[in-house]
Amino acid sequence: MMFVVAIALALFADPPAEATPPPSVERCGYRIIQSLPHDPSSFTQGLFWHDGHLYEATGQYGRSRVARLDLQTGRALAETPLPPDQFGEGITRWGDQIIGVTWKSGIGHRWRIKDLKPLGTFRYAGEGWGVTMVGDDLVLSDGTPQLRFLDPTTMAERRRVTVRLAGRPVAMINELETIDNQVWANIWMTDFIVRIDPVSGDVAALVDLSGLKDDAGVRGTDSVLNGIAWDARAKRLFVTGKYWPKLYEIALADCR
Ligand SMILES: [Ca+2]
Repeated sequence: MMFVVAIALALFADPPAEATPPPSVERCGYRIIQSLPHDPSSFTQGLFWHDGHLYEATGQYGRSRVARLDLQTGRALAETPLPPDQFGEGITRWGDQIIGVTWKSGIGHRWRIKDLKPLGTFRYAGEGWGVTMVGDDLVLSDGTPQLRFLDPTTMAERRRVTVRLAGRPVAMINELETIDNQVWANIWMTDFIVRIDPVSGDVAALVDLSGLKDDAGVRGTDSVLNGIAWDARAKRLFVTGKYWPKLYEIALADCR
């Protein structure tokens, strides 16, 4: 709840007097297009769409996995576990690979998307939360207000930005998705998704998904919204949450 308050303050507070006026932020609600089954034992940490299927990474030690899911049933069509001492986090597609990160172990993974066969690991500094590709940059969130832009081959850092909402840094940037070259992100522990300009780091839009968790019928502080997937071909937007029994196709509504 603290973060909701922080976001509300950032959105409605006057900007710092010395700052240049922050960019305006579009605010949107949503409508449900359809709800679909989602495995309620999945602690969703990464989600994307590719070529007819959802791909999901889940967390928790000893239970983390990367999987290809059937959209209509939510069942795993293929899956590969992570080592039991690693806590799975975000995944994204880069060519014929899935690139994934882990929470605190500093170890990332590559899997062949065709059959989820492990292709190798890599190291990076700090925590791993969400990942997405913007152009040929691997974008990494780590719980701080910073997004790092890495070379997906070498994992060398190319640049970084601070995510700001109405001029104020926004922490807890979690699962990521790229839609039309903009970065969309869950804000951990909140009902908000933000749309981030990857050049400036400024939040351009705030989507309020209040009510979706109630519709999914989940309670508890762990069961937060997490997971955004974009089917670019059919222009479908999917969202879900940790331990949610449902996954939703939604559309933005009432943007102003
Ligand atoms: Ca995603």
